[in-house]
Amino acid sequence: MGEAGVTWPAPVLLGATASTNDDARRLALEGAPEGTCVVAEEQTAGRGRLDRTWSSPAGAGLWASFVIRAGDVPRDRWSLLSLAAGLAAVDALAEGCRVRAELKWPNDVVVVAAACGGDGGLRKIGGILSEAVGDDAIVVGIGLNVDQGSAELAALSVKASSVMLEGGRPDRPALLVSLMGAMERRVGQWRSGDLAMMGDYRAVCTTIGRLVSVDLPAGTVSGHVSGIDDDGHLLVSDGEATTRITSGDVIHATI
Ligand code: BT5
Repeated sequence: MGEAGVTWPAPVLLGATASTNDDARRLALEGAPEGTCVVAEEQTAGRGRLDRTWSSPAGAGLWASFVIRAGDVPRDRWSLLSLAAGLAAVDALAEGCRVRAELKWPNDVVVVAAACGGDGGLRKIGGILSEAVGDDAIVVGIGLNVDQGSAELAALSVKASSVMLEGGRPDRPALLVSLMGAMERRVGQWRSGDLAMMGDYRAVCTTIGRLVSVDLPAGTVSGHVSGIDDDGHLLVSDGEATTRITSGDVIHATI
């Protein structure tokens, strides 16, 4: 996987803030260099995708956003940066906290319970929010649950978990160090178009092999996920045809 990341700047550490993605966006607009990272103890307005809320209580997780200078990367590869960030999150949870996480396509960071219920046994332990800033930067926000107990997480609308609940090492400084190194390596792979990144992604993607249905403008497609192509599209096969699904589509996992 290459050398440990060492060239990115030291992180900017904040107490409470609205959203580290907004702070990183401001820094990106001011010309902050590649790898600038903003970390907060607490987010009072943490965001998910599509204006969903990201619960970010004080001291309970790693809430971090990175500035990535993307002007030299073709625009059609920008969406793959989120997959690289998901991989970095999986790498960091393993190295920093001894938690084995997987990715629910495109970039939900999940742990998979041994006994599968109707939800496939998935518990969300982290999420990624990538936002373009003009023509030459992307802010990648990563939230990872560390210290929450089950009562706290039960209030969320998805089944969720934390490093502590998974029996890992709830060490946020170690997780940050691991995440910074992993992001530097994975973003390097993304920037150079290294296809090994997609191989690594497929190896930790729990969506492959599952039965899904996807709402498309032309109707619903149901079938097994047969793979993920090198452009990051989900391949759904119904036995006769294979449909390529993009991350904007609404997907329902049935197993
Ligand atoms: C995500 O959105 O999963 C992206 C989350 C990104 C959070 C980071 S933290 C640093 C940076 N600053 C920000 O403001 N955001 C980023 P999405 O796939 O839309 O998932 C959101 C859904 O996850 C919500 O609707 C809830 O159901 C659930 N959720 C909210 N908080 C959660 C948590 N702490 N753990 C697990 N699930 C959560």
